Amino acid sequence: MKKGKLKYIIIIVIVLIYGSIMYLVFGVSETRKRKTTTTLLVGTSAVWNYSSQSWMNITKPSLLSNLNWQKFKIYVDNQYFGKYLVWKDDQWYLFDNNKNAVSYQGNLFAYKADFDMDIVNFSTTDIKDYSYVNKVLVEHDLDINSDFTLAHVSNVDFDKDGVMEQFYVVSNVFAIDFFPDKYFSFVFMVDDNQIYMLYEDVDINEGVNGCKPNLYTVADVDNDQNYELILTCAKYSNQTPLTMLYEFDDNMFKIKISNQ
Ligand SMILES: [Ca+2]
Ligand SMILES: [Ca+2]
Repeated sequence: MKKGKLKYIIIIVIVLIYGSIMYLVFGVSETRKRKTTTTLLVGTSAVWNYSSQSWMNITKPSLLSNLNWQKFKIYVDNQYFGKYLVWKDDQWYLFDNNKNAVSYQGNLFAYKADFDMDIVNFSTTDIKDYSYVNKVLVEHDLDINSDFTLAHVSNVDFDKDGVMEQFYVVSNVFAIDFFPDKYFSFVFMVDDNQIYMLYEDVDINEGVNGCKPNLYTVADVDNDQNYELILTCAKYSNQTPLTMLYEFDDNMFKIKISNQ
């Protein structure tokens, strides 16, 4: 083989290898992101659709009824429950392939997508160490001897580095046996001694104002290999809870979509 021709072949091979590596590094995740479509059911409070990299609230009755008898992957209280047909009335009802009703108890999260969603099965316990909570209370001029109506913490390896982050959920709303001057609700993450706030609400207490937050779902809902969070905040009466989808971007939590 002539030297010139060999050089030519080597250059082509290098370009092909470089191109393949670049595609694997950037192209695959870009293509996956662009192609991803999913529909999420968050209890009775939100139906969200994701496509072309944007989120949409589905609230039109005609669009909602289109979902009836479609098959979704169902999670109850963050645990896989099965694949069932869904049907919406005052709540989402589940049916097997023979249209026999399947009952469930707990918080429903369901999705339909062209990919397998990574959904975190986390548990929640009472807070034992209040040092971060006290820090947040002090920052908001609140008494560290406050009583709570809610004081939970969940361990989730949110950034997938092998070390758990702590998600604190604290509130004193809807108190029955005490009446604080101010109500508060906070949801924040602690990673490496740093506090990252997701939800903060402080106001004059009128007994039934404010809402009770809940870390509802942690999942990679858009299939980009990073987790998102769904937070609900239940109001006193039978109103629909405020429901928000967060992503962590530029070192802070940002709301991607909310039902209100
Ligand atoms: Ca971590
Ligand atoms: Ca994601």
